[in-house]
Amino acid sequence: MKREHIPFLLEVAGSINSNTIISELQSLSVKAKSGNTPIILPFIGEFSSGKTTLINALTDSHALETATRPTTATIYEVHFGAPKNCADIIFEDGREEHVDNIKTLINDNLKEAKVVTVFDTSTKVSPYTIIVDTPGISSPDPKHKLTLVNFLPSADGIILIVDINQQLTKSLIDFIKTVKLANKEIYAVLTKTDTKSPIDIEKAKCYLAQNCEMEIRHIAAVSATKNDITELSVIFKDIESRKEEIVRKADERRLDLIAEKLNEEIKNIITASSDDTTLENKIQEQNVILNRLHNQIERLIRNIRDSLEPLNREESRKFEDQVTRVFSLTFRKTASRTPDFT
Ligand SMILES: Nc1nc2c(ncn2[C@@H]2O[C@H](COP(=O)(O)OP(=O)(O)OP(=O)(O)O)[C@@H](O)[C@H]2O)c(=O)[nH]1
Ligand SMILES: [Mg+2]
Repeated sequence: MKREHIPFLLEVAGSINSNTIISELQSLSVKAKSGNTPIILPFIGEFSSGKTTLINALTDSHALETATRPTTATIYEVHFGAPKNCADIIFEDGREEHVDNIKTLINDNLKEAKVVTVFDTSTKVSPYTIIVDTPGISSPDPKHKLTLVNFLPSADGIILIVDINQQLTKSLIDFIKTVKLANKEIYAVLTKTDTKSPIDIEKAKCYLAQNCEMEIRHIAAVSATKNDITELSVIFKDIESRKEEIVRKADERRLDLIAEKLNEEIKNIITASSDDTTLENKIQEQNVILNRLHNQIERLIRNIRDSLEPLNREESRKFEDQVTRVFSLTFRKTASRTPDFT
């Protein structure tokens, strides 16, 4: 779905009062008009594949935590070309914290953090390219994967990070397929090349291109620890020159998903309104039953009245008889006490 369809989708979303979809469409519309919004590119890969070490090599602060165990526990959005090195943390409960020393960002203390925005003075990356450090996909902590999956809709493109010693893992391929990353522009980086010979590096690149089961725009091979990241700058140059195209592609995919969601909501309303028809039919059925009952009750009331009247007549006859008997008895008694003048 193209950006030109946003007004139409807004109209449809407005007609069904879907506020969430309206605000999603409005932010896409603002983004489309502003033209110079930054491109968001997460580094995605297995844990310990070297994502954070590579990001540190791009920054001036070199301060994000790295280790040989699953380390990165939240989303770190790194903004380049900032006036100073610092960070803002937003926690899941809405709390915010400003940090001047990035070295104090310890993942064990950031388990409840929703996102950490890191500002860095480095100019190795354009200020309009936001690189995102993410938790490793096969981390044994399920929250790591959840954090990553929840973040993915915000990504405009993907930079796959593959440890040259591990190559493509089945879990990475499965993950790419499951979350449909192939809908976005994909680049790949082979890390830790200092551990391999130049021939092995070329072989690894070919292997990656042939086996990753998706289209990869460009593969770079780097060694962050040796500060050999020239090939990564080739990727950044390509991204810079195609930024508008990449963001538009990602936005069009987002619009497809919004349209699907809108369709689903409309379907639900139709189902609900057909439920209303069923309800209305039920009410009509109930009305018929009630009317029948009403008529029956009326008839019954009439019958009761009818049966009451003879009863009353009978009663009154009985009363009359009784009255007559009493009267004649009284009359007779009175007569017996009265002297007979005849
Ligand atoms: N030899 C070598 N080791 C590296 C290189 N890059 C990273 N490493 C090592 O790989 C290990 C993992 O690196 P990290 O950067 O923490 O990996 P990660 O992908 O961020 O891991 P998670 O945050 O757990 O997902 C660390 O011990 C790094 O020192 C490299 O270029 N060469
Ligand atoms: Mg990390």
